Amino acid sequence: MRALIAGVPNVGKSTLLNTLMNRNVAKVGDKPAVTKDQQLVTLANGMQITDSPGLMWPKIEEESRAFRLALAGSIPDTAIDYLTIGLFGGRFFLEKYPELVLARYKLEVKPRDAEALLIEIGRRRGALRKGGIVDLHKAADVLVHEFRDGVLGPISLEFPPPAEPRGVRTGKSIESRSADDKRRRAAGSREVAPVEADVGMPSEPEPMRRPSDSDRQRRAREWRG
Ligand SMILES: Nc1nc2c(ncn2[C@@H]2O[C@H](COP(=O)(O)OP(=O)(O)O)[C@@H](O)[C@H]2O)c(=O)[nH]1
Ligand SMILES: [Mg+2]
Repeated sequence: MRALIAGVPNVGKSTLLNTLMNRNVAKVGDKPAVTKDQQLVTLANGMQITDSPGLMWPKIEEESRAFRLALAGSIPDTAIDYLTIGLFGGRFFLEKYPELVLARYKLEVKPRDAEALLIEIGRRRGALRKGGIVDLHKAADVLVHEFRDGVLGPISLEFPPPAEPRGVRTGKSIESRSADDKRRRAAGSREVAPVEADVGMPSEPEPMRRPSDSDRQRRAREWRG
């Protein structure tokens, strides 16, 4: 079997390859474009896997999508403004993961907005300018990098689109569903499943458990065979 690891820059593609190989065969780094060429390796079970350089859309139209990519480090740091990205991240984390933010920065009450959060972070991390005024850029830098380093906790910047209602299994294969779609299109129905579902932000993210090292090793073993 042959597989390709593909995705936007800086999301852990090469790390996945190294985990599966159980040794460092691919260079990893916290910035885009560390992997310059495709790299083919063979796992112990004979499976061939290719790691690839990150892919980007030629044009990112939706602003929140661009912000999420910047927050994740998929866009070079030289092309982004940390304060803008930090404020975006702060707002997102406060809304979706308030308990992680409170725990990480030892806050008793939830800051009223992203700027208030950056001020608290700046005070706690000594990101201060003359006169003890918080340097918001530095505080944003702290928040963005702590998120990327994973120390804020397991955070997902997007969630899968809503699926079929729970407990309802149509049992249909992808092929038969797309055949259904074709039939509906032919019948002029508007009820056609979207080709690319927008990965929105549901109001309540499912709490995620951080995979333990033993979980990761077990999964890697299963893959390696
Ligand atoms: N927080 C977190 N960081 C990760 C994870 N996997 C990889 N990284 C880090 O993300 C950065 C990019 O990883 P890399 O494998 O080079 O990503 P690639 O550009 O998709 O190949 C590196 O600093 C990795 O150490 C993960 O599961 N969680
Ligand atoms: Mg890579």
